Amino acid sequence: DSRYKSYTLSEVAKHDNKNVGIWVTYKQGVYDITDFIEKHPGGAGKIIMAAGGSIEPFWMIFSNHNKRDIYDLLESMRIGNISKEEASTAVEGMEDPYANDPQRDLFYVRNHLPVPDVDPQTYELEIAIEEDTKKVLRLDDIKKYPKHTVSSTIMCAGNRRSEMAKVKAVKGLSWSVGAVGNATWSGAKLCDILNDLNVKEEDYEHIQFEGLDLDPSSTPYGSSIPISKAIDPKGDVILAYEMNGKPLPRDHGFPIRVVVPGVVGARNVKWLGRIIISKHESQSQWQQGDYKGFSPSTDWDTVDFSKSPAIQELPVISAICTPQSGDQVVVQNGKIKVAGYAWSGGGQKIVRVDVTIDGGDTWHTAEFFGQDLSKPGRHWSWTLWQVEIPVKEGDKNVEIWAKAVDSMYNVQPESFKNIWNLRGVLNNAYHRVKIDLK
Ligand code: MTE
Ligand code: MO
Repeated sequence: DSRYKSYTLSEVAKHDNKNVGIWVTYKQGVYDITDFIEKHPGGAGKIIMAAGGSIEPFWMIFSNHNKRDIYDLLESMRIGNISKEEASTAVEGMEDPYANDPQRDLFYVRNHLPVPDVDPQTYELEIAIEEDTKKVLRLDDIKKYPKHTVSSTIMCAGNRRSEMAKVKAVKGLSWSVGAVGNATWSGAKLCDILNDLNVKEEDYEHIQFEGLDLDPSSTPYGSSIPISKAIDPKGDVILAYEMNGKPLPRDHGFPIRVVVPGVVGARNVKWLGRIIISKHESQSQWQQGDYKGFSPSTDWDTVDFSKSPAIQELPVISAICTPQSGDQVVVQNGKIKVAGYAWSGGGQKIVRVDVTIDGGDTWHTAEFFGQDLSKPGRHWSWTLWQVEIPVKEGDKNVEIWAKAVDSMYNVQPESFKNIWNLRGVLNNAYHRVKIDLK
């Protein structure tokens, strides 16, 4: 394109610091990202790794960048093209780092980085107190602890983000209602392992977890939970080696993942490589610079991630799974069937799900499938529900709304407008589904 100035790769390479400006390349394009560095949602430290070179290897890893609005943003910073002679060599020789990822199953998968291939024979879990390694457990050592089974839902903080994004754009994967799954998990209790090390709750604040999946700077995925949750036998935190009675699938953390019931997905660290007992929270991007809530008036120019606490327990949420938006639903005996899930963080029980098809004039109480026999404060699994609702004769379409109530009588907020946040997390407003009637 002749509108653009042409640059050699060595000219680009010199622009790797703020004094001369920071440039990157993407495909044929050359971009001046100097002013954007500090605004980068993933942190200035990450984007700077691409300074003076191609951003492509990083975007192949952080595949959340492969989106229209991000390409547009990058394009707005374009200053030119790579010289014709070099343009073809610039994109060669790049392998897809996700090529070795496993086949996917039904339980949702959220991996920030490529799935590591861990050999169970040589697997080691390091346990450290601050910087000092205290113990190394092999898979067999972990299996020697009493086996504990918990049913627990794991939900991403971004579940239902696509609905919040309709209020105003947010950054993140555009999840519908499916960034959640429920399974039985078996493994060793984390409290047993902490007790073996004689760790006392009063002496520390946080338990940090590191995965064996590494970003391009060799930093592992990581996050942390308060020690009070980790050390409480009733917290049911386990180092799981089984999911639904079988060895963990690779996608879900083989050979060991920590399951933190009642707590946001991001803290349920997979391919667990290290546990650190500490006075401090994990310093990882996913604990410090992501997975936090903000006021609807906070934008990317004003956001200060240090001002909000990391999400731990998630608020009460529900979703309608059938019917889905846009479905043509057959009315049977003057009624339609509506079904879905509800769940609340922190072990709260779902005590009621209300559904309406007339904008809230009439609410119908749903029935629950199965019985939740877990003890108070330990309701870690989702509640599946169903309800039949009479429709008015002649109605051609309706909008179904659902809201759940938990055992603290917390209820979902009515609309997304007033809970909107720039990262699109905690998307728990009433679920609304528009359908046509037949
Ligand atoms: N653990 C590691 N090591 N790496 C990751 O990228 N993603 C987290 C969490 N644990 C992640 C991780 C996030 S954000 C979520 S929502 C859950 O895993 C998803 O778990 P699942 O893929 O088993 O459904
Ligand atoms: Mo997540």
